[in-house]
Amino acid sequence: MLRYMTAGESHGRCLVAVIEGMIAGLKVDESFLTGELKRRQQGYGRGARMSIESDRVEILSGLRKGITIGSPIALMIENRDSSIDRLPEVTCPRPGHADLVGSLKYDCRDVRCALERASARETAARTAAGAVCKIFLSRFGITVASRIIMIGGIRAGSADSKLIRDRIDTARRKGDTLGGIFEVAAKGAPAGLGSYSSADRRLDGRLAAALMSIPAIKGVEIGLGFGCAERFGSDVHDAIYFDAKRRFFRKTNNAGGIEGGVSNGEPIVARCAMKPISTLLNPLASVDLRTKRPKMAAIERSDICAVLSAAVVGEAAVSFEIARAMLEKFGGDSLGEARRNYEGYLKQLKNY
Ligand code: EPS
Repeated sequence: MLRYMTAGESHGRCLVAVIEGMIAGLKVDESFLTGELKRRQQGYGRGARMSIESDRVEILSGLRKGITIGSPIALMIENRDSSIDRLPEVTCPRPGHADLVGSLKYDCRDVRCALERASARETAARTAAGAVCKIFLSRFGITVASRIIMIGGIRAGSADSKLIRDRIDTARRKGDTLGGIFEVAAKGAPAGLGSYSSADRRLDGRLAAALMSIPAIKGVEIGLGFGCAERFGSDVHDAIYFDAKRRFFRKTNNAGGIEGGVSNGEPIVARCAMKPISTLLNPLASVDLRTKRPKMAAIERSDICAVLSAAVVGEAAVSFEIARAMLEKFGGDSLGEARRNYEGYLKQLKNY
């Protein structure tokens, strides 16, 4: 079973991801992983931290001569800002962040103990782990990409990028923040990933959980998603066609490539709604944890808008879940074994 875990605080020494269950024989290019981190750092509206950091992945284990050997893969990203022990205490929680719930839950009066791990900085490690999965998927002709659908109420698309920038500038001037919607699509995945046999095997459920766990994500939809609710069934379900070359195919993809929790061979498409970042330079009302008196929420250096970065993290989340489903179906301990199983299955589909 493919799994991963991350560790590290926003201003600790480094972030770490450990991936276990990746097959042997996969060439992993460190510069590709670092390239994905660079993509995560970009976007109009990112804060000062991104000009301090220059995120780079160091592969600590799991490879010999650049190729996986089946052992756990440890990835490390050093923090340039590693001031965790020097940073002042925070006693006034930010509405929307994990500050208050984290302080209550872990019984720590210094909110910094909660915010250090709850920070979206952790997504750098997830992006690195997802990038390894992206490499794995590429060996099976599967690509994962994202695009912005909307930022702060303005839909992306032709000639709208200036409008979006203006909206982010307005938020900046007001000491405010903005969220938005992004889409992640995986192309080339075969029919048959995931299963309806049990709740935790459903691919849509797994993708939704992986995407919803990205900080600031408040909504996930697959395919037409919430749009399904207002249409007749005949306008929602994707009619089935067949031709000798393409085999079974669809002319629409409202299902987002998943029916009954199983991939159907069409692109797998998920959309995420991201709330505005909760650190406001013009803060909301809060309460000082020491005095229990009203006080404005803490002001931390922050981003105005990080939807573009979240989309890159979304790609990583989807890449991991599809890689996991691929390995469940095709198994194997090496790339050769997984490929043999995969090709045998493709033959089975062709002969259906
Ligand atoms: C982030 C690093 C953080 C924030 C951001 C994401 O750096 P710092 O807290 O030092 O400014 O820029 O995190 C949040 C906005 C948040 O609310 O957690 C990163 O590397 O993506």
